[in-house]
Amino acid sequence: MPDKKVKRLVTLEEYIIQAQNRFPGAKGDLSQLLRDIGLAAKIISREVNKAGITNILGFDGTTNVHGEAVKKLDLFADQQLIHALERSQITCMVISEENDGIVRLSSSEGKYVVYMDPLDGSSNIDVNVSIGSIFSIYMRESKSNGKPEEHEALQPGVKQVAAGYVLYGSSTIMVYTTGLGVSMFTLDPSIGEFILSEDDIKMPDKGKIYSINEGSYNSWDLGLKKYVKYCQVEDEKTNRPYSARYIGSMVADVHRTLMKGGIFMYPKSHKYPSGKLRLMYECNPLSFVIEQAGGMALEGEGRIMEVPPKSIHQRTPIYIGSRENVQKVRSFLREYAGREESVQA
Ligand code: FDP
Repeated sequence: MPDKKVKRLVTLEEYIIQAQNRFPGAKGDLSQLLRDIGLAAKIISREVNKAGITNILGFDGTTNVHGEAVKKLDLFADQQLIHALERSQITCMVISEENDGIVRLSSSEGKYVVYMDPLDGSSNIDVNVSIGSIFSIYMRESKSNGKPEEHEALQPGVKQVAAGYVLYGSSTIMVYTTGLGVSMFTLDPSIGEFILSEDDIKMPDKGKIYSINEGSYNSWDLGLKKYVKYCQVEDEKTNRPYSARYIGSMVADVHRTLMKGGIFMYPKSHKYPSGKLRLMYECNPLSFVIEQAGGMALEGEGRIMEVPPKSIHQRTPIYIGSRENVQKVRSFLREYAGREESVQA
């Protein structure tokens, strides 16, 4: 007889299979895909943790499609995830921050399309700050099973069948949703398994942390400037001033927002007129997770996941987090839309 006092650990594999068994007709392909990502994540996590020893830090001398310097670990993560997805032959194409065009995998009949940011927050790699891998999964829409084309990948975020991230922080965690709530797993390095640490995560409806790169303050819209000032005003009744926190890795900032509540914002600015963050492999997947946890994600006025994508590397502004905080910033953006700050004499 098992000892009832001993807490039973549920592994990622076990959890995925149990979830799949709730749908008798399921063939297990999506489960396989999630397991493949889990495996690649373990390999990337191992490498991230010993990056300084194996001389895998630093630039590799090339730039990615956005003109950003590519670090060696970005490439390593990209390759590991692509290999993992190639193995199970159920994904026909991968779109990654590190590759200009679509990457066709050998199974052109594979029914899934996977977007990924293999290593988000990569400018933090060298300074030992949390980074992560983000993924977003779609069904291939077209009936044809010929060569997959880029236009087939241009689906709005509401069509995602699963999305999530792996965060390489003080521990390595994997968070994902298939549209039935959000689950979180922590990697136990001693047994090499992701163990369920929280199921059906619900985030606070409001929080007292705001997160934004305030260095760009001068190029924000007036509504956003007013909102950030609102966050800083002292008011006991509404628990203000809020605290400012900005890690500079979207995946880590959004994870903190998921667990503690509050808001993360990356608006448009003079430097990034359409916002900096990528719709398809940063904003959509994180919005899916946050919405599933009861939060909200907007591009300003509308829902991120309803933005019709025009290109695979499209950028968007984003306001994401606790429902009340996101609604509040939207009310400021609406109130001051089109207005300029009056210059004081
Ligand atoms: P990074 O450039 O380090 O890859 O994906 C872009 C991103 O990181 C996000 O993870 C992060 O939130 C943002 O850029 C940080 O940008 P700023 O340096 O402009 O604040």
